[in-house]
Amino acid sequence: MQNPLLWTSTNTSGSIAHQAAMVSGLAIDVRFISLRGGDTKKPEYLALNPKGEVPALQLPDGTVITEIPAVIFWLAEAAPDSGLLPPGPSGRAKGMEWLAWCHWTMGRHFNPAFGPLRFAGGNEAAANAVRAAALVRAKEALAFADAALARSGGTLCGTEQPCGADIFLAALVTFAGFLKIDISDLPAALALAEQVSAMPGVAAAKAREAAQG
Ligand SMILES: N[C@@H](CCC(=O)N[C@@H](CS)C(=O)NCC(=O)O)C(=O)O
Repeated sequence: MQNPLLWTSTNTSGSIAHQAAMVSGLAIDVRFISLRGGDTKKPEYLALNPKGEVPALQLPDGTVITEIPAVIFWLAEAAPDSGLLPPGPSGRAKGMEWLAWCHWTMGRHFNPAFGPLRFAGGNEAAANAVRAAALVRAKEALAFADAALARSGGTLCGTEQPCGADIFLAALVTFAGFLKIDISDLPAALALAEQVSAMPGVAAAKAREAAQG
Protein backbone atom coordinates (compact mmCIF):
# COMPACT_ATOMS: atom_id res chain seq x y z
CA MET A 1 0.00 0.00 0.00
CA GLN A 2 1.58 3.26 -1.21
CA ASN A 3 -0.94 5.91 -0.28
CA PRO A 4 -3.19 6.33 2.73
CA LEU A 5 -6.58 4.75 2.06
CA LEU A 6 -9.79 6.45 3.17
CA TRP A 7 -12.72 4.12 3.81
CA THR A 8 -15.97 6.01 3.48
CA SER A 9 -19.56 5.85 2.28
CA THR A 10 -21.36 8.39 0.09
CA ASN A 11 -23.62 11.02 1.68
CA THR A 12 -22.64 10.16 5.24
CA SER A 13 -20.42 11.80 7.81
CA GLY A 14 -17.64 10.00 5.94
CA SER A 15 -18.14 12.67 3.26
CA ILE A 16 -16.65 15.23 5.68
CA ALA A 17 -13.38 13.28 5.82
CA HIS A 18 -13.51 12.72 2.06
CA GLN A 19 -13.87 16.46 1.41
CA ALA A 20 -11.08 17.31 3.86
CA ALA A 21 -8.84 14.69 2.24
CA MET A 22 -9.38 16.31 -1.15
CA VAL A 23 -8.76 19.80 0.28
CA SER A 24 -5.49 18.55 1.79
CA GLY A 25 -4.12 17.94 -1.70
CA LEU A 26 -2.45 14.74 -0.44
CA ALA A 27 -2.40 11.58 -2.55
CA ILE A 28 -5.06 9.55 -0.78
CA ASP A 29 -6.92 6.59 -2.24
CA VAL A 30 -10.62 6.32 -1.51
CA ARG A 31 -12.66 3.14 -1.03
CA PHE A 32 -16.45 3.49 -0.91
CA ILE A 33 -18.38 0.90 1.08
CA SER A 34 -22.15 0.61 1.50
CA LEU A 35 -23.58 1.67 4.84
CA ARG A 36 -27.08 0.55 3.84
CA GLY A 37 -25.67 -2.73 2.51
CA GLY A 38 -24.18 -3.40 5.96
CA ASP A 39 -20.54 -3.28 4.84
CA THR A 40 -19.48 -1.45 8.02
CA LYS A 41 -20.56 -4.48 10.09
CA LYS A 42 -18.82 -7.13 7.97
CA PRO A 43 -15.90 -8.98 9.60
CA GLU A 44 -13.39 -7.67 7.03
CA TYR A 45 -14.28 -4.08 7.88
CA LEU A 46 -14.58 -4.67 11.63
CA ALA A 47 -11.04 -6.03 11.53
CA LEU A 48 -9.99 -2.62 10.24
CA ASN A 49 -12.33 -0.47 12.36
CA PRO A 50 -13.94 -2.36 15.27
CA LYS A 51 -16.32 0.59 15.75
CA GLY A 52 -18.07 -0.46 12.53
CA GLU A 53 -18.30 3.10 11.28
CA VAL A 54 -17.04 5.24 8.44
CA PRO A 55 -14.78 7.11 7.98
CA ALA A 56 -11.51 5.30 8.66
CA LEU A 57 -8.13 6.39 7.35
CA GLN A 58 -5.72 3.48 6.86
CA LEU A 59 -2.09 4.56 6.71
CA PRO A 60 0.65 2.70 4.83
CA ASP A 61 2.28 1.71 8.16
CA GLY A 62 -0.95 -0.04 9.21
CA THR A 63 -2.18 2.65 11.60
CA VAL A 64 -5.94 3.24 11.29
CA ILE A 65 -7.30 6.65 12.30
CA THR A 66 -10.99 6.95 13.15
CA GLU A 67 -13.18 9.82 14.46
CA ILE A 68 -13.57 12.74 12.07
CA PRO A 69 -11.65 15.36 14.13
CA ALA A 70 -8.69 12.97 14.40
CA VAL A 71 -8.77 12.23 10.66
CA ILE A 72 -8.82 15.96 9.86
CA PHE A 73 -6.04 16.57 12.41
CA TRP A 74 -3.88 13.95 10.68
CA LEU A 75 -4.57 15.53 7.27
CA ALA A 76 -3.69 18.99 8.62
CA GLU A 77 -0.45 17.65 10.13
CA ALA A 78 0.49 15.94 6.87
CA ALA A 79 -0.44 19.00 4.78
CA PRO A 80 0.34 21.99 7.00
CA ASP A 81 -0.28 24.52 4.21
CA SER A 82 -3.71 23.14 3.37
CA GLY A 83 -5.52 25.50 5.76
CA LEU A 84 -7.39 22.57 7.36
CA LEU A 85 -6.25 23.99 10.70
CA PRO A 86 -5.50 27.71 11.11
CA PRO A 87 -1.85 28.61 11.72
CA GLY A 88 -0.12 28.94 15.08
CA PRO A 89 -0.79 27.23 18.41
CA SER A 90 -3.91 29.30 19.18
CA GLY A 91 -5.26 28.95 15.65
CA ARG A 92 -4.76 25.19 15.71
CA ALA A 93 -6.42 24.95 19.13
CA LYS A 94 -9.39 27.02 17.95
CA GLY A 95 -9.66 24.86 14.83
CA MET A 96 -9.71 21.75 17.04
CA GLU A 97 -12.20 23.42 19.40
CA TRP A 98 -14.67 23.95 16.55
CA LEU A 99 -14.04 20.47 15.14
CA ALA A 100 -14.86 19.03 18.58
CA TRP A 101 -17.98 21.20 18.79
CA CYS A 102 -19.22 20.09 15.35
CA HIS A 103 -18.54 16.45 16.23
CA TRP A 104 -20.32 16.71 19.59
CA THR A 105 -23.24 18.55 17.94
CA MET A 106 -23.56 15.84 15.28
CA GLY A 107 -23.55 13.08 17.89
CA ARG A 108 -25.96 14.58 20.37
CA HIS A 109 -28.41 16.46 18.11
CA PHE A 110 -28.20 15.23 14.50
CA ASN A 111 -27.75 11.49 15.10
CA PRO A 112 -30.86 11.20 17.34
CA ALA A 113 -32.81 13.09 14.66
CA PHE A 114 -31.63 10.64 11.96
CA GLY A 115 -32.02 7.46 14.03
CA PRO A 116 -34.44 8.15 16.89
CA LEU A 117 -35.58 4.53 17.29
CA ARG A 118 -32.06 3.46 18.22
CA PHE A 119 -31.85 6.21 20.84
CA ALA A 120 -35.30 5.30 22.20
CA GLY A 121 -34.53 1.60 22.54
CA GLY A 122 -37.02 0.66 19.82
CA ASN A 123 -39.99 2.39 21.49
CA GLU A 124 -41.94 4.20 18.72
CA ALA A 125 -43.64 6.82 20.90
CA ALA A 126 -40.39 7.64 22.66
CA ALA A 127 -38.64 7.79 19.27
CA ASN A 128 -41.10 10.42 18.05
CA ALA A 129 -40.37 12.52 21.13
CA VAL A 130 -36.60 12.03 20.74
CA ARG A 131 -36.76 13.07 17.09
CA ALA A 132 -38.88 16.16 17.74
CA ALA A 133 -36.55 17.33 20.53
CA ALA A 134 -33.42 16.57 18.49
CA LEU A 135 -34.68 18.61 15.53
CA VAL A 136 -35.18 21.62 17.78
CA ARG A 137 -31.74 21.20 19.34
CA ALA A 138 -30.07 20.75 15.93
CA LYS A 139 -31.63 24.03 14.78
CA GLU A 140 -30.47 25.77 17.98
CA ALA A 141 -26.93 24.51 17.43
CA LEU A 142 -26.90 25.82 13.87
CA ALA A 143 -28.23 29.18 15.11
CA PHE A 144 -25.35 29.27 17.61
CA ALA A 145 -22.86 28.58 14.80
CA ASP A 146 -24.55 31.17 12.57
CA ALA A 147 -24.03 33.85 15.24
CA ALA A 148 -20.40 32.78 15.69
CA LEU A 149 -19.83 33.02 11.93
CA ALA A 150 -21.35 36.50 11.83
CA ARG A 151 -19.03 37.60 14.67
CA SER A 152 -15.87 36.22 13.07
CA GLY A 153 -16.33 37.45 9.51
CA GLY A 154 -17.90 34.41 7.86
CA THR A 155 -15.71 31.47 8.90
CA LEU A 156 -15.54 29.83 12.33
CA CYS A 157 -11.91 30.81 12.99
CA GLY A 158 -11.92 34.08 11.05
CA THR A 159 -9.73 32.66 8.29
CA GLU A 160 -10.18 33.72 4.68
CA GLN A 161 -10.34 30.13 3.46
CA PRO A 162 -12.73 27.80 5.32
CA CYS A 163 -10.84 25.40 7.62
CA GLY A 164 -11.66 21.77 8.46
CA ALA A 165 -14.22 22.80 11.07
CA ASP A 166 -15.99 24.96 8.46
CA ILE A 167 -16.15 21.92 6.16
CA PHE A 168 -17.72 19.97 9.03
CA LEU A 169 -20.20 22.76 9.76
CA ALA A 170 -21.16 22.97 6.07
CA ALA A 171 -21.92 19.24 6.21
CA LEU A 172 -24.20 19.84 9.22
CA VAL A 173 -26.02 22.45 7.09
CA THR A 174 -26.47 19.77 4.40
CA PHE A 175 -27.70 17.29 7.03
CA ALA A 176 -30.22 19.94 8.19
CA GLY A 177 -31.52 19.89 4.60
CA PHE A 178 -31.87 16.09 4.71
CA LEU A 179 -33.83 16.52 7.97
CA LYS A 180 -35.98 19.32 6.45
CA ILE A 181 -34.94 21.77 9.16
CA ASP A 182 -35.75 25.31 8.00
CA ILE A 183 -32.55 27.34 8.22
CA SER A 184 -33.57 30.12 5.84
CA ASP A 185 -33.14 32.53 8.79
CA LEU A 186 -29.45 31.58 9.23
CA PRO A 187 -27.72 33.57 6.45
CA ALA A 188 -24.15 33.18 7.71
CA ALA A 189 -24.46 29.38 7.90
CA LEU A 190 -25.98 29.26 4.40
CA ALA A 191 -23.24 31.52 3.02
CA LEU A 192 -20.55 29.36 4.60
CA ALA A 193 -22.09 26.22 3.08
CA GLU A 194 -21.93 27.87 -0.36
CA GLN A 195 -18.35 28.99 0.17
CA VAL A 196 -17.33 25.48 1.22
CA SER A 197 -19.14 23.93 -1.77
CA ALA A 198 -17.14 26.18 -4.09
CA MET A 199 -13.78 24.95 -2.74
CA PRO A 200 -12.18 22.89 -5.54
CA GLY A 201 -11.36 19.96 -3.23
CA VAL A 202 -14.89 19.84 -1.83
CA ALA A 203 -16.43 20.11 -5.31
CA ALA A 204 -14.18 17.25 -6.48
CA ALA A 205 -15.20 15.06 -3.53
CA LYS A 206 -18.89 15.79 -4.17
CA ALA A 207 -18.50 14.98 -7.88
CA ARG A 208 -16.77 11.68 -7.07
CA GLU A 209 -19.56 10.74 -4.64
CA ALA A 210 -22.23 11.68 -7.19
CA ALA A 211 -20.48 9.46 -9.76
CA GLN A 212 -20.84 6.50 -7.34
CA GLY A 213 -24.61 6.77 -7.86
N1 LIG B 1 -17.69 8.83 15.68
C1 LIG B 1 -17.68 8.66 14.26
C2 LIG B 1 -19.07 8.91 13.76
C3 LIG B 1 -19.19 8.61 12.30
C4 LIG B 1 -20.56 8.10 11.98
O1 LIG B 1 -21.58 8.48 12.60
N2 LIG B 1 -20.61 7.24 10.97
C5 LIG B 1 -21.84 6.61 10.59
C6 LIG B 1 -22.25 7.08 9.20
S1 LIG B 1 -22.85 8.74 9.20
C7 LIG B 1 -21.62 5.12 10.50
O2 LIG B 1 -20.64 4.68 9.96
N3 LIG B 1 -22.54 4.33 11.05
C8 LIG B 1 -22.41 2.91 10.98
C9 LIG B 1 -23.70 2.24 10.96
O3 LIG B 1 -24.72 2.91 11.21
O4 LIG B 1 -23.71 1.05 10.73
C10 LIG B 1 -16.69 9.56 13.57
O5 LIG B 1 -16.51 10.71 13.96
O6 LIG B 1 -16.04 9.14 12.59
